[in-house]
Amino acid sequence: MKGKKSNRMIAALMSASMGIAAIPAIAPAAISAETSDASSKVVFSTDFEDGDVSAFTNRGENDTTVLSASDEAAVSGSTSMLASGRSKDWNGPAFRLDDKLKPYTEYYISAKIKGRYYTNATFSFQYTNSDGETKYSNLVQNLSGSDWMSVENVKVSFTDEMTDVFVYFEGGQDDIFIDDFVVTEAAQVEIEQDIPGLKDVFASDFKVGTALTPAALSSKPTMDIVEKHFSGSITAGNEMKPDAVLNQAACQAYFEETGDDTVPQISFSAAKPLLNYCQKNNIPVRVHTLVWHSQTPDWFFKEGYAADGEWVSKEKMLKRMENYIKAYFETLTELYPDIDFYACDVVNEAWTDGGAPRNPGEQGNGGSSNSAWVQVFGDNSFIEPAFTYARKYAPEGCKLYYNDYNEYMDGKLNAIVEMATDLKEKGLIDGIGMQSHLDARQSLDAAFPSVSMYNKALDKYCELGLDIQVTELDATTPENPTEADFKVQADYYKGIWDAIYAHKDNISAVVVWGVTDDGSWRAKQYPLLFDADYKAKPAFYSIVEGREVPTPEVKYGDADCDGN
Ligand code: 9MR
Repeated sequence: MKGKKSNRMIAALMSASMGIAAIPAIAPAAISAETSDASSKVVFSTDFEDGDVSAFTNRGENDTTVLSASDEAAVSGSTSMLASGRSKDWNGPAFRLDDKLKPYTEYYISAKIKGRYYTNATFSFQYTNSDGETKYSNLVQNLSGSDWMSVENVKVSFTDEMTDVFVYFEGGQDDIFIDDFVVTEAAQVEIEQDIPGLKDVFASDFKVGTALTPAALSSKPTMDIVEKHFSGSITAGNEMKPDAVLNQAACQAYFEETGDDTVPQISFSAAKPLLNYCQKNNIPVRVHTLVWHSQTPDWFFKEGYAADGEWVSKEKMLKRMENYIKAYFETLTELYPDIDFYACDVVNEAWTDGGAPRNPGEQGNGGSSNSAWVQVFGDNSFIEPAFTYARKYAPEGCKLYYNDYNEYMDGKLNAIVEMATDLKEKGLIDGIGMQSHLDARQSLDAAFPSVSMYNKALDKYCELGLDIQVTELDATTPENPTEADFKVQADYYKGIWDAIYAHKDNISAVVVWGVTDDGSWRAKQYPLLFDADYKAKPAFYSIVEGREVPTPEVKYGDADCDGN
């Protein structure tokens, strides 16, 4: 028994407050919550009938777009805004948000757009971060057709760290017409406070956390859920991966200046908003990830840091790897001395499901299963030096993990166990990260992996005598799920969570890969514990139902493999 439990039973707590037997039916919600309800209010609206286009600008000094009211085309009335004289794809009308709207507030934007001859537009978002860098993202792509196209209730929000926040229309170089531009402020959503916080329910067992991207920071209800349920641990969804951290121009500049092409230059600017949040709120961070085949640019492995360069030698890559890992940890701890970087995925996804190294090769535009690490090293012999360097440079208290998906498949499981046994003997590894991207499917019989298969994998990793962290948990429903599918998902989550709980003495963290379904990388299959309306799903209740809320005092006993 790790902690003292109080007698407050969660079932009682919940049935008193919301009625367990009557969990509300969860209708499949719009993927990006693209609805505005009756309580939302219009905060800006124009159909350009008064000829006023002054709320819009072009995109700065190199944008040749001229904006005017025009009666050449219109949806409502007889006037629209014409953006003419565009000479680049990215030229176009922009609408500034941060001088008119409030940070940490959700807005929906709707508009109509038409090209002069054919419509082929994109609706995008841009802001400047606290380092003065401008960031861009596409909100709606492929607004393509021969007539007016609609942008409908697209959700936007921003934080108070962002400046010069704009939405804008771009694409092609023809004239663009815009009409019926409306900004609606969404009703403030209060999250459910009468349910237990996940992190509190398991406080004496393991940390409960989630993955976040910076976009989530500007959504108040999302962050309220994070605070209540997941503030035991944060993983950056993408922003601490090699492609986000490595800076090609700076690498090349350093090489040119010094003649040394083994000291990669890095920046944590993409992760900065997330890390600031963790620092401010005292939330421990999982570092994800140092050495991975994916989301790692090919140029990192090439002469001159050039995508079309020759592959570097293994010796040179070892130096790059060491200096990268050194700079990574040194920069992190210098910038964020108060954050507890308590865990790090040193190597990610190095084994195939069959238990072999990946095929050698480039990533190209991403998405390839090939590995440039294998290309340069010839096999998986890059794993040990990665752990050696991580051990050397990681801050005190930062535990080192090997992390993988399909970690319950025999071939991969055996390869991981063999690798980890060797690394453990050398004192280089602390734990296994079980990503746990699971599929509940339409019945418990069809679910993959089965609960017993997952449980066996837990047993095997547990026998290693290393720590285990569940690092990216999600469990999909079929697409267009019914209420019955959400019930299966709940039963499956319960089975998986019970298996985890039975091994709790060897598990130090359980991280769910995202907060609400609409923000998941598998949004179409609703794999998370909260829906797009920020409501706890049956899967949430299945996990907490019947459990006790422990008192804050935590005492750790000896690790034990059979979960007792
Ligand atoms: O959640 C991440 C998603 O936003 C990215 O598009 C994707 C690209 O590879 O990576 C996702 O995170 C992955 C994680 O880093 C490693 N395990 C698999 C996760 C889901 O693809």
